Amino acid sequence: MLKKLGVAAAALAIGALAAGSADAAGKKTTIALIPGLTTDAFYITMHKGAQAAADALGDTLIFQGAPDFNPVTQVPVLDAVIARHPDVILIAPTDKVQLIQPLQKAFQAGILVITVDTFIGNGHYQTGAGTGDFPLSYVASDNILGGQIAARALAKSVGDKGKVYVSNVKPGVSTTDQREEGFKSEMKLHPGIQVLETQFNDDDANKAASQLQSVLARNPDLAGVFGANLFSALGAANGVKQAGAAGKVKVAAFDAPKSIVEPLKTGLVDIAIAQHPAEIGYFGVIAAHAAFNGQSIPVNIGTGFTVMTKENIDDPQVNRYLYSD
Ligand code: T6T
Repeated sequence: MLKKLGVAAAALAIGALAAGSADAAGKKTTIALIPGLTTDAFYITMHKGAQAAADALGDTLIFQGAPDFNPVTQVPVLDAVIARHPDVILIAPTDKVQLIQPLQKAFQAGILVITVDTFIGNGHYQTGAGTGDFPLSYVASDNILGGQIAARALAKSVGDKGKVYVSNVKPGVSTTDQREEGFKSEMKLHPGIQVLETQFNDDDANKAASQLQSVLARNPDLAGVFGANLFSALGAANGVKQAGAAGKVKVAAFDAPKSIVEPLKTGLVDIAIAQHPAEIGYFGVIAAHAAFNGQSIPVNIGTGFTVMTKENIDDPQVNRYLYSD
């Protein structure tokens, strides 16, 4: 009987604690997460991290996005979300310039805006400097550094000489622009390497694969390619495979869907740079909740990378960063 009472008292205490901590956590916040596109493993993983933080805080998370990575389809989704008037919008803007004005509408409606993964304007927020500086925070990987890491790895695997190029999405996307910038700046330190013209694939892996084959046809001595995001990388790797050039044309991949494991193991892909999208989602929600509750928040929240290779991909501390799908 005593034991039973003890358990009941403990349960009551835990209940009180939970209620107390919910109060201490502040007002429940309704947060809308708008990804770059809904079907990309990167954003699916970000959603999971965001949901984990929302559950911990008792917040409501709405996930609403477009089927492709394109401002033309993202802006109507944003307008629909603004009409629902959440407390905070977390968004991965699909263009640095084209999302400024549509996001100003959210800001003017009194909705707090935080960007995740990508930024608008020059990415420097709360400076008072310009039309695109109103978001409260930018939660993301260091994409210039990511491009530099890819360049160093690719330079090593091509033996510091030969022709390489960047397979990229399209100009105007902050993340992939910065990866290309970091890649090219690092390659300047490798004078034996010639960086050919960037090929833009509109986030279409099939296009990236056929571009690889055209570049290789024009440059039979092509030594390597950097796929600057998930679809660019998978597409470029497929192009190498279809051309029968596996191992001859080296591949450095940005992003880490589960389908990168096999190409890493067979040597088709030399290195994959995994971002930590769950971390971006988690800390995005924490920042949203804090800001809505009147706390000041960091203007930049930087998240990490995990570099994956054939040698380390079976290590659970590494492969836990493979994206969910
Ligand atoms: O690389 C990620 C993301 O960081 C980028 O902004 C867009 O492409 C991905 O979603 C991968 O497909």
